[in-house]
Amino acid sequence: MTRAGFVALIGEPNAGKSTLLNRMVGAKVSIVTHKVQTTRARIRGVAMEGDSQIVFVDTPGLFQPRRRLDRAMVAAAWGGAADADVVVLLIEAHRGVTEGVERILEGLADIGKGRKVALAINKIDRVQSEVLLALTKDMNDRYAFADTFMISAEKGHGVQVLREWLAGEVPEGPWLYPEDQIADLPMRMIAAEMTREKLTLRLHQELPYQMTVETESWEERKDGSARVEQIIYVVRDGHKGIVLGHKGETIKAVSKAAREELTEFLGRKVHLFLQVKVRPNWLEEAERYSEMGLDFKDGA
Ligand SMILES: Nc1nc2c(ncn2[C@@H]2O[C@H](COP(=O)(O)OP(=O)(O)OP(=O)(O)O)[C@@H](O)[C@H]2O)c(=O)[nH]1
Ligand SMILES: [Mg+2]
Repeated sequence: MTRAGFVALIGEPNAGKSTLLNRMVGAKVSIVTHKVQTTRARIRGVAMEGDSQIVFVDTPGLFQPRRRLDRAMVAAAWGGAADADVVVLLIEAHRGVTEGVERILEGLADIGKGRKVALAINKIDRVQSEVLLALTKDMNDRYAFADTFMISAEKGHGVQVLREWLAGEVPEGPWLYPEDQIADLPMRMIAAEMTREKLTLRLHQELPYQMTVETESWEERKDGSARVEQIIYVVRDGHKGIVLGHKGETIKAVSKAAREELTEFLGRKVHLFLQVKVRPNWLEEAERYSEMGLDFKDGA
């Protein structure tokens, strides 16, 4: 009998959810940066373990939202948990039970009803093992987790144990995706995310939170290559200058890095063209949200 189901990865921004999803899937389908609020929408990655198909749902980090975009992101994250068969809460070993974690536990009181919630203490490579025992006890005193796993999503420690446990927890039933499918996200969106990752890594302060990337056109060419045009929306003229950089150096470096990653992902040649547009109000435009895979109404 086969099994298949959805496993939502939730947690504070930066907990390592996307890193874990990528490791489980064995490919980079969700972007990762050292900055908070990298993931903006739900991203599905498919992993096989024995006869089980585990559909991991990466979600935006849970935090106290201020802007419309923040609210839409947080709504998407809780929505991911509410739709899942099993929820995995990731926390950071070295940060312990933060206020943010406490707030998530409050939310779980509701969402956790009728589904198992596992705790994954991530980044164990950053702490001594004594810390982990105390943290495990503290967290399990606060919530009835189905099980606790100690992992390093980045280094891979403990990940297989979690994977095998999840394989046994997803419900019996036919697989939901073809066996060789790893992601459920349109290619144009994966490509836009790759560019946004490269930009986020190079831009500072508020700028990553005030820009978005969209794939404007995707053309398959006769020689087997792809011609991809993307627009980077920013809110101010000044931001445009920063994204372009001195003599266009920043955008050139971003374009090169994104093109290389996309080329590797697709296994064929890619011609990538980036354009920066100032759009002061993009954070209030419904179309930008649908391009990101977010519900505009959730941000109201
Ligand atoms: N030391 C260490 N760092 C890790 C580990 N897992 C993830 N990281 C790092 O933590 C940072 C955040 O990782 P992400 O996977 O982007 O975190 P996230 O939870 O998806 O973050 P948001 O999308 O912003 O909610 C990155 O710099 C990762 O390299 C780990 O096991 N150990
Ligand atoms: Mg993420």
